[in-house]
Amino acid sequence: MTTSELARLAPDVTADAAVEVIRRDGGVIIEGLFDTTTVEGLKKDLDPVLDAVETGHDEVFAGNRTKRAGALFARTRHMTTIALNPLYRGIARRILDQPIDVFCGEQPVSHPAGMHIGATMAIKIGPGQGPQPLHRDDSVWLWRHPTHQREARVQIMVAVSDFTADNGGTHVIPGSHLWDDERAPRRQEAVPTQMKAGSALIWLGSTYHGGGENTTAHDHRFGLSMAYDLAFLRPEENPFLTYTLAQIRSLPEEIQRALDWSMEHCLGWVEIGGQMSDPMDLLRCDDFTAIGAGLPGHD
Ligand SMILES: O=C(O)CCC(=O)C(=O)O
Ligand SMILES: [Fe+2]
Repeated sequence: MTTSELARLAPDVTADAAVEVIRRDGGVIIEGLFDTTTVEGLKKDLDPVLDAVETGHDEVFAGNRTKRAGALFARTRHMTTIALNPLYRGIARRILDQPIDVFCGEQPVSHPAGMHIGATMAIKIGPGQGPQPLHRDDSVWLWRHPTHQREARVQIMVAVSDFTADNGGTHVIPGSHLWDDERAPRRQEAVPTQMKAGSALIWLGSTYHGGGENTTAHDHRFGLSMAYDLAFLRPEENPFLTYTLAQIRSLPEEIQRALDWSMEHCLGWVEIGGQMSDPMDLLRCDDFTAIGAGLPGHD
């Protein structure tokens, strides 16, 4: 049984209103979130990248008619437009960046949870690709459900091509973010995401979804996804091995921090002169090398 369609909102919706819908349904479609310049730019930058990679080797999940590429901040400047989109970022911040109270001595201290970028991925689903198994992306951290308001991930899928029911538009089970861990997702409960290029699906890590099947003869479904995750979770895509220092330096500070060149209260420090310091202090040094570079190491 099909539960219901995801709601479709205009790009001038407030982040608060969009969050209300996402908390209710597990996801939402924002129509026309990105302009033609961004969509055309993404296509121009990423088509050659995807042309050059092989289809997935894993038939079931990655998809052997599907092409994927990460490292998107190094591959297209439009990635920054997506990551800093005020609506997407505003939604992610409201859902993820909730304060958490802990004791430090007898004093309760409230820490914002923080958020960072966990993964970037361009995904092109080719003709003949079967449906990806329905899954929750927060299962990478073996997250438990119900989440009791502590969501781990807020993800976006930008339509670079049109998304249709036939070309692999992402299958989503509305309301499934509220399910416990005993209930299996069934294909009949999923609805395909249908949206024009430039629109975007924003959904929670706890919502069951998966790439749809592409039953067309020639149509490639092209989507770009990225995730904001709780800052204290290990990122799915390793930022330190993905980007060179020069590439990181060329990005706006918000992105540098979101790619873990930051210290979120005690996480991510680097020792400089005996102080547990913010990695941003290193980025600002012209002669930066890794702290261990001057040390002898061991055989
Ligand atoms: O391509 C899609 O529509 C979804 C892909 C996905 O959910 C994944 O690879 O985790
Ligand atoms: Fe997924």
